[in-house]
Amino acid sequence: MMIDLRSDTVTRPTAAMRKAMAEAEVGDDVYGEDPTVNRLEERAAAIAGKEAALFVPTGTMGNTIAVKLHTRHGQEVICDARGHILDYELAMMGWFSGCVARPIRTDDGILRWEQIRGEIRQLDPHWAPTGLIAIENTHNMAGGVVYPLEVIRELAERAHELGLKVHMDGARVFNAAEALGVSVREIVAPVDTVMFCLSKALGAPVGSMLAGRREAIDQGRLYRKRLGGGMRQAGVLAAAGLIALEEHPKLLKRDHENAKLMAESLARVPGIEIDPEKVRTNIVIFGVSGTGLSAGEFSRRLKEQGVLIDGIRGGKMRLVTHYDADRAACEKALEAIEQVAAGAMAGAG
Ligand code: TLP
Repeated sequence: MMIDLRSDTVTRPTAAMRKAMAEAEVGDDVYGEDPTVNRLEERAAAIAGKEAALFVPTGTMGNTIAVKLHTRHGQEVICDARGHILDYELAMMGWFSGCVARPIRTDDGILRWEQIRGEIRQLDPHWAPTGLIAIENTHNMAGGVVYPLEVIRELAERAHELGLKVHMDGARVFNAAEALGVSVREIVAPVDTVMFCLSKALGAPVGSMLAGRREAIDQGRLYRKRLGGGMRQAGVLAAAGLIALEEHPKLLKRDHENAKLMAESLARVPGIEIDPEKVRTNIVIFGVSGTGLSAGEFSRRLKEQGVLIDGIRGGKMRLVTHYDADRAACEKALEAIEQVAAGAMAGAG
C-alpha cells in the first residue's frame, strides 16, 4: 500500500467514525432539524468559546462565508502573501465578496501588527478601504507555523480599535493548540471568526466549522445556502465530525512527533534543505534542489517507491503527517527519500 503524506486530508474514517455515521440520528438540516449537526455545532462553538458555529462542507466555504460576513464589495482583505485564502481558494474573495487581497510578504507566515498597520487604507479617490484582516494558524505553506498568542492579541486589539474585524483560517488550529499546550479557545479568543477543519488533522471524512457571534453565524447560514452548502441529512457527516472533535485532538501529539522525527532525519540527508527547528506541528517543508532534481521529478521517483509526497511552489516539497501514517510508515518514507536523494546525487556525480 502507498504511504500517502501529500496531506492530512487523505485520512480515511476510523471504524468508530463509520459506526457513528451508520447509527447517526438525522433530520433535515436546512430546517435546522438534524440533531447530530446541531450537537456538532454546539460542541464546536463551546470548544472555540464563541456564541455559535456553523457546519460547512469545506474549509474553503467557511473562509468564503467569513470574508463575506465581514466585508462589502470593493474592499481589501489583508492577508499573508502565501495564505491559503489567496493562493488556493480560486479567488473566492473576489468571486463571492467582490474584494481584492492586499497580500503582505512575511518570512514565517506570521502577520504582525507592525507590518499590517502601514497597509490599512481608508476610502479615498484612489484607494479601496480595508475590510478585513485574515490570518492563518497554523500557516500551511510556511510549514505549519504557529502564531504566538501575543501576536494574535495585539493584532486583534489594534484592528478592533480601528473598527476592523479579524478572521482566522484555523484549518489546523488544533495543531497550534497542541504545539503551544493551550486550548483552542484561548488561541481564538481575540478573533471575530474562526474556521477550523474537521477533515484535516482531526481526520473526519468531510467538514469544517465556522464559529463566531450568533448574529454572524445566522447570517452565515444564509450564505452557506447561497453557495450550495445547505445539506440535508448531514448528521451522517456530523457524527464523524463529533468524533474528530472530541477524540482526535489527542492524536496530534504523535503526528507532531513523527513530523519532528522526519524533519531531523531529513536534515542529515545530503542534498535536502530543511531547518528542523522550524517544524513544530504536522507539516514539513523541505528543498530538494541540492539533489539536482526538480520537486516534480523527486515526487515521481518517490511514487515508484510507494511514497506520495507532492511538490509545492518554489521548488520545495511538503509532507504532512496524520493518523493513517504511523511511525513505521514515516520511517519507510524517510528511507525512500534518502534513496531517491542518494540515487540522484550519485547519478549527477
Ligand atoms: N489545504 C489543502 C490544500 O488546499 C492545500 C492541504 O492539503 O493542506 N485553509 C487552509 C490553511 C488549508 O490548508 C486548507 C486546505 C483550506 C483552508 C481549505 O480547506 P478545504 O480543502 O476543506 O476547502
